Amino acid sequence: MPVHHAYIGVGSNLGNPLAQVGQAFAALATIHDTYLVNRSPLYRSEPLGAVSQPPYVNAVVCLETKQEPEALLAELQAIEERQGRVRTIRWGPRTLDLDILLYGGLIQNHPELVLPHPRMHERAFVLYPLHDIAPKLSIPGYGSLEGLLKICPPRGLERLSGV
Ligand code: ROI
Repeated sequence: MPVHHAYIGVGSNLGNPLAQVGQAFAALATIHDTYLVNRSPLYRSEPLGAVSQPPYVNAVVCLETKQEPEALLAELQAIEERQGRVRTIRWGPRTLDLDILLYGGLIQNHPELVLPHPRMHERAFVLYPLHDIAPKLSIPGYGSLEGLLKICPPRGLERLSGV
């Protein structure tokens, strides 16, 4: 089975977000046929979305995985559910959100999983932590991460020290 690099966006703004994100790192490291290569520092970020909600803790994780994208997505959803995620309003608050940002260089437009993640290229809370762990990365269809950072100011984003 070939090995792929997958980058996962991690976000939480309910139920002790720092603890949720720490628990998510531990859970990601236990996925079958998957190795947690690296994780970014944690960031505090202003919420993006329609409803008023608490600030988020965000990070990005790099996995090496033999799982297919859809199987990996199912693993991530199981972790979200174990950590108490209730799917309510779109773009509302959540205890844990795990998004597949990139799966190798794969571009796909399946209704259940669009890759690269369709909004990652414009989100500071994704691009900055991603840059911390993969500065030379290119986003298929969007160009270099360096180039995207130049047009995406780190507004409302604060790197948390000591975590
Ligand atoms: N806003 C921030 N800052 N961080 C997130 O992870 C996040 N996730 C979301 C929405 C509701 C769009 N807003 C977010 O899903």
